[in-house]
Amino acid sequence: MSEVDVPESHPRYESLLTRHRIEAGVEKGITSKQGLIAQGRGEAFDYLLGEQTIPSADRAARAAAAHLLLAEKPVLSVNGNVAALVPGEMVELAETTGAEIEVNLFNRTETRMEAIADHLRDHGADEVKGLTADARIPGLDHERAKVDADGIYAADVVLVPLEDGDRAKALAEMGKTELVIDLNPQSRSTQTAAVPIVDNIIRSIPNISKHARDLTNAPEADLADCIETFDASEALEAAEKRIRQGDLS
Ligand code: PTJ
Repeated sequence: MSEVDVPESHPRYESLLTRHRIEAGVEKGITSKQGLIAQGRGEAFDYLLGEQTIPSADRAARAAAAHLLLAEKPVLSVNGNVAALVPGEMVELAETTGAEIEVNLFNRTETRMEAIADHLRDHGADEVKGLTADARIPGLDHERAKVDADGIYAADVVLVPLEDGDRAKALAEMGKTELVIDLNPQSRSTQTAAVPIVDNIIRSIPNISKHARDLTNAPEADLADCIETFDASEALEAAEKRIRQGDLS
């Protein structure tokens, strides 16, 4: 038996695990109640994708891994849903790619910030950024603008999972390379991203780590090639096509 008291062979195992983690996140004060709604929206897209990593999302995950490995200062942004769903997996990705982790919230309260940072530390994170909040992303007038000067503000590559918002556009305007994980191929974040990964974060983070391990000793030219040959528009089109043709049987 597993974390959700159903065998891993159960056909709905992954979905039940995800729901269980989000619910526990709300109970622990990590995830906002709006996070439950966001998860429901994501699940609907995932259902139509066949709850699987489609080939274009796998190529995007590989390009994201190459970006993180080539970056001078990569940062992984974490919100309440991400912390509940994939805390250990985010720590592993940070370790594999040399990235830092920063908490950045839409519904920001000091209590939630602390709870999320503690949760990440419980899952092995050494340093969690975001609590200093001594810099602002220009052009944003809500709480997501608050970042650490030596974290997201100074990053060249930022992984931005699960937020349909204007921060993605503002970060792109600052010249940062954005890697976005979002099951909605029409969200503002996926539309702005250098690398949009249309996949469930539960599958996607371990997949990026797997590609990063595979590419760790690759020559820089191979990493650059992996980035250059990735086509964001093609990936978004492939995801949308799969969702629109989704089989509800
Ligand atoms: O923790 P906070 O305060 O920063 O708030 C976080 C949420 C997620 C509540 C906030 O960012 C929000 O309201 O987001 P949206 O506008 O609902 O956008 C969330 C996006 O993530 C949607 O496009 C969903 O389809 C997508 N999504 C939801 N669950 C998953 C997902 N994408 C990948 N994997 C998922 N499990």
